[in-house]
Amino acid sequence: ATFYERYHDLNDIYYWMERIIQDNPSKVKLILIGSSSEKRPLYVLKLSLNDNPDKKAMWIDCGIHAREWISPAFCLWFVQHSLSFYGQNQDITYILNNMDVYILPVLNPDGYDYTWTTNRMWRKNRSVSKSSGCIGVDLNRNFDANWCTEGASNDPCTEIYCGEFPESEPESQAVADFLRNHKDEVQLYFSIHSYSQMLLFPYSCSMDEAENHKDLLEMTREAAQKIRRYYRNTYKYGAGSKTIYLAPGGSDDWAYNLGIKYSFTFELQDVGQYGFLLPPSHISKACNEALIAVKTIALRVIEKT
Ligand code: 0X9
Ligand code: ZN
Repeated sequence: ATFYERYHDLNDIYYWMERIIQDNPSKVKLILIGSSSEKRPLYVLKLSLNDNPDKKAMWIDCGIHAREWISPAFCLWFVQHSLSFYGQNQDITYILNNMDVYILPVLNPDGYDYTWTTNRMWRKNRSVSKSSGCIGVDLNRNFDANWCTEGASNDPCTEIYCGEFPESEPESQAVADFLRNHKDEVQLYFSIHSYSQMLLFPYSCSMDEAENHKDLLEMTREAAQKIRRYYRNTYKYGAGSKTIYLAPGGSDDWAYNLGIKYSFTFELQDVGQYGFLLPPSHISKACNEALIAVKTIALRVIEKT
């Protein structure tokens, strides 16, 4: 198996990022957007492969939930694919000629490290709650989108704890600050999770329909169809609240309300056989499925704007 067909611990991912920027100094920049509650750096890679001046951008974050290891693996896969196949593969070349890409490979580094050292099934970040002594906020309940309503909990000891207030956590605040500062540039937002094989879009924080629901539905329908055709696998698609469950405070809904009208959460493989413990032998297919979905949607967004 190649480097990209294995899972990597946090230190390996930090080393990988350094190597990527050293090997591709004109194409990839490293941006420090903040630090985690345990003071680990939050690095975003900016891929800029073409110097077309009025380029827009897409954002991809991975690893918001610590135990979803296929998610950081996808961010690495995407970077590798972009750098290797720019100028070779027609779709990625077209996309990168029209968009820069901001990639945050591990949004929740403290939680991710904890899944490697101590508890493989950890989900949240690692901040300590003053009131209860329980640890961790669900970062995908900590954004300012119907924050802490039905589908989240104000009990710090639960897996879906929303935190003390919206953006109380340094990780969610760093992402929100970065996107607020780049909102005119970023047209397309992806947050990568596992598992359950779904392509989701707003809203998840209420039963409301997004203003461009039809567009979002059509884009995810086409992406799911490509996955079925090329990889013989089934992905559900639709608005989050109706497809998975009501879950407020998520990054996708927040980004959408900020004005990023193409905002998606992907749940990668599988549907529960291995769940979060997806074997390394499945990484390549899981990532290629997600990649074809990202490409399909990015091409449609470029076409519309
Ligand atoms: O519950 C979540 O945060 C996501 N599912 S997971 O099993 N990976 O935890 C779904 C997120 C969908 N989007 C929002 N709830 N905003
Ligand atoms: Zn998740």
